[in-house]
Amino acid sequence: MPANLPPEAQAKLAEYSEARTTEAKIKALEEFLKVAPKHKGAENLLYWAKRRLAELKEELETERRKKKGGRNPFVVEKEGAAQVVLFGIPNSGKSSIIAATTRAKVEVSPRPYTTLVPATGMLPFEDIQFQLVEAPGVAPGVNWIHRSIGLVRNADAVALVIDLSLNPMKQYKYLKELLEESGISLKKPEGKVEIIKERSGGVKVVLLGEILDGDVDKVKEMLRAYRLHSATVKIYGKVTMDDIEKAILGTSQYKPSIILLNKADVPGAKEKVEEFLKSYDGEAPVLVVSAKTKEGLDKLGPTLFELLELVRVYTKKPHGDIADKPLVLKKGAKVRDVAKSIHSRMLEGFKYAKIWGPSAKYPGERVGLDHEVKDGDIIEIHYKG
Ligand SMILES: Nc1nc2c(ncn2[C@@H]2O[C@H](COP(=O)(O)OP(=O)(O)O)[C@@H](O)[C@H]2O)c(=O)[nH]1
Ligand SMILES: [Mg+2]
Repeated sequence: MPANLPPEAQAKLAEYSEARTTEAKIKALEEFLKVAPKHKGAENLLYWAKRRLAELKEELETERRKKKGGRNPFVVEKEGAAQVVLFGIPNSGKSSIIAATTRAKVEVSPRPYTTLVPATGMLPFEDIQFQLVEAPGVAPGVNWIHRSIGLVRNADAVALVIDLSLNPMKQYKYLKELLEESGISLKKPEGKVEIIKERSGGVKVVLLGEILDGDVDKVKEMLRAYRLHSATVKIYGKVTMDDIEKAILGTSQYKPSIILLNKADVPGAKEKVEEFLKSYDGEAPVLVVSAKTKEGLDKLGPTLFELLELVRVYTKKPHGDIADKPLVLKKGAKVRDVAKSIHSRMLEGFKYAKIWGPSAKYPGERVGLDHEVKDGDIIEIHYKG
């Protein structure tokens, strides 16, 4: 809690919030980290400061490159249905997996640290594609770890690439901890905290779920301690006070993940997989693969599709042909989201939609904006244009 921060740490935080330039913000946060307390109660704040510092450094780098007329190679623009970052130690086979599953020409090398600029490739799955992005290999002591983590933060999902010629559990724990330290959680949260900052009106708490170790007054007290005087806090499902603090600081983000145990072809791999699965307690799906023999890699596309909870809908104009490329939306999407993703005019002038496929009661059913679409639906939107 910021309330029991020593005065010099408070002062540095104030300096940070008043700083105008990226350089000044970086300086204030670095000084804050030097004087901040290291006890359990300040953990979330420390994570926040570290993460913010890494982001600011990355912003500074982007600003510098822009001035020189270039762009930051560590920001990879999204393409395809979703962006999936391959995250692992050097030499775990990230480049090899991209080379084995996409048409991209990537450099595979037995020398570590080959990939300092992210390699990318498009993985086809049925009629869509996933963008695979290789994050520079992470290991204790390498100094671009925050860049690799930044790539994970901006992606739709992360694949932990683990080398079966080494100790898989040790790598898994290391990778998971690196991400957790940066506020990226691989576990789907049971509840959700949403904080909407307002200009005035005080703090309102909308309790649509349950606070396991506190109550509405405690939430208000915590917001005051963080100097949030006007905000609406919405709580869904089961949450803890720690979750609420993380939401205030923006330090916790759930990232869907899969685990790729790579190099399944090496001697002893089978025993290591068994060993790993015995003590693995995560929720992420585990695929045993080999970039060398391509074993198991055919499951990558379908597993990602399932993990990302996507639906594909095919649009059609009245009396026209069905689009051969689908729109890709999140599971739970409604006709409203389909219309919005095509054109705002379609939503504003919406009259009705006709649906064929899995979500239709009968072919050509007429539905409204609140109708939930399903994977494989064909949709025809009628609107006043
Ligand atoms: N036996 C075996 N070797 C692999 C496999 N995948 C990658 N390698 C080797 O591991 C080394 C590092 O691969 P690379 O893809 O460059 O790793 P990265 O640093 O994670 O991108 C290279 O010598 C690859 O040939 C695999 O599935 N089986
Ligand atoms: Mg590589």
